Amino acid sequence: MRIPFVFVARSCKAVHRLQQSPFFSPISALSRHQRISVLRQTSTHPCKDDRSYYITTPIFYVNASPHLGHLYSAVIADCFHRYKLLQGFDSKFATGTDEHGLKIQQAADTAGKDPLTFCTDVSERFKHLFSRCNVSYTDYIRTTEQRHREAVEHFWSVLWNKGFIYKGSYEGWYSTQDESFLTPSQVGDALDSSGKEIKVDWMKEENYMFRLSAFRPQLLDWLRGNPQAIQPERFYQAVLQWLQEDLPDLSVSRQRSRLQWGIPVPGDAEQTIYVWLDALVNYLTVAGYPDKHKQWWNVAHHIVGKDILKFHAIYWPSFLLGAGLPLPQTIHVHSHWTVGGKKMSKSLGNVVDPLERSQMFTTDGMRYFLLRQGVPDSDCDYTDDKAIKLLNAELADSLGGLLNRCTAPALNPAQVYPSFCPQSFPNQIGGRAVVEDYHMLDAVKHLSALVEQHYETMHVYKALEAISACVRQTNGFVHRHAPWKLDRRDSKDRRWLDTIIHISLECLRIYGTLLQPVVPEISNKLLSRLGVQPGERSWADVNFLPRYQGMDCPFEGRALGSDSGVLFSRLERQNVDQQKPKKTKKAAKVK
Ligand code: ME8
Repeated sequence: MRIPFVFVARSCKAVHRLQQSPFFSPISALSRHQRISVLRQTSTHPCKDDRSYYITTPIFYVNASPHLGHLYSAVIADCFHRYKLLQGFDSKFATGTDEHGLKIQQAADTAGKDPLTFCTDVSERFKHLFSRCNVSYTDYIRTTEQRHREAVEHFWSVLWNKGFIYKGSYEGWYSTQDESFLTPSQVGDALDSSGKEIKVDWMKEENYMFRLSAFRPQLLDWLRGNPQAIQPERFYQAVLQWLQEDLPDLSVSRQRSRLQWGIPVPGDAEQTIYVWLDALVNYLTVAGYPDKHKQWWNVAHHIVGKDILKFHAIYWPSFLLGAGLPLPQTIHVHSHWTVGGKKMSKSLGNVVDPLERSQMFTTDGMRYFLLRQGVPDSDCDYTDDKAIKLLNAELADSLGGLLNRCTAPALNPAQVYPSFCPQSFPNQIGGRAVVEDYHMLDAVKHLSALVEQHYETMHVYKALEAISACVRQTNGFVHRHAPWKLDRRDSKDRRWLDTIIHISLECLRIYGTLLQPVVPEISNKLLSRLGVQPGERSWADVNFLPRYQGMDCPFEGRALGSDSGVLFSRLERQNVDQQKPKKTKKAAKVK
């Protein structure tokens, strides 16, 4: 089956003629069977390397400094990346900054800086935040880089040559804040997702249009054939719903006289490429487009906030289909952090500074809070209080307390991973273990599979909830048997005491391994304290309590690591109060 666009247009005029040409047959005119066949050619992955994985964040606008919401997207992607590495994947993780467009041009003007200097300054702030928060990206992209310009020019030319771009005129409302064209009903809503009035300008221009309307049937086929393509489900349903509505062609350029800060349209210096087309191509640029993208592009997954779902789930797949490229494997969508019920956003002035907070809570504390509290399906309101309570309860008291108790010299004078005694804890009731202990072993044994399932679907909070529940069970196990009351001089008691500590350390080893994608520093500290070497921390090493199955345990008898420092220090409310940010004027005005 050949794609019907065999006509190669060499100029705008040629494309214009193409619209009237009897050869022009939009994809929507094909039968469903033919469309699915075209889709298979473009969206399946014949050379998919199933040990490769490519994860991206949105690239962030540089009109203002990063806030907690940006860090949230980056930390989710970092968690995926680290998790895939632990599973033995070759993982690529891209983030970066979106530097073109009217909004940036105006912000640079206001700052009295030339646009590139302005972009470089703010882009560096994003980089700095990410490095402070252990966001271990492999690729950082700026849309002002030459490699990106070449990729965009190539991409544009492919769409042009295939007849998907034509010269037309656009008349309608444009929001510079969102760099988006609005439908009349959106203008009527008057408020954007952060509850702020939408400032719109009427725009009437000669420019280039993308034949978006032609792709609706293909988009529907793609989504119906791939119900996991957009997650969580409610966002998948929202996209299907949008596709029931009118899908007009999209203006993909602006007159150069109005927008200079962008990539000129190839062959037409009077027009600048629309910032969203420019920005979306960043994912391909990093993958090595146009020559070397196959390895990564076939395994691409995007993380996006719900505010930019339409751009990623409708425009982007349509551009890709037009260019004959595979579609992303998954678009993982997350909801927003709010403050006092309003979306945290630069324009509302209610942002929480992630650098300041990661100093207060530590980097891992910040990461843990974001991923434990953030729910992809629904918005989450930020308060310092919530963060402090959660971190004290789960990291300092529960996890830290367990490690402390089980490695304390009073209970573990030899400072080793002690031996497991099968007679004290036999496979069937009869030793000194009680029924709750068997339930605990069962829960920890199944924990890695459960956590894996939750990590895969970006429900990191559920993974952390499950780990936290197991940590509580292990603490319950230790309390129940109160090893500090056992007498080391009695051989039976000593074997039982060692068994309690062995099991508890095994549990901690599993928690430390599974937590690595979320809290890499804490996990490292914990695993090092247990004497687990860097080469013994992958997903394949999980293998909980082999002695219970009658197998050898490589850790038994091994010396513990020497760093007995506190895993996570309790946070004091006072310190946080002192550093509370002052309300900005703008934030105070918000209803
Ligand atoms: O939209 N809560 O950039 P942007 C959670 N450049 N996440 C939030 C958030 C909040 N309150 N606020 C922002 C752009 N985010 C375009 C993207 S991609 C080809 C181009 C996160 O700086 C979330 O991921 O406005 C959201 O989608 C993104 O930052 C928007 O960042």
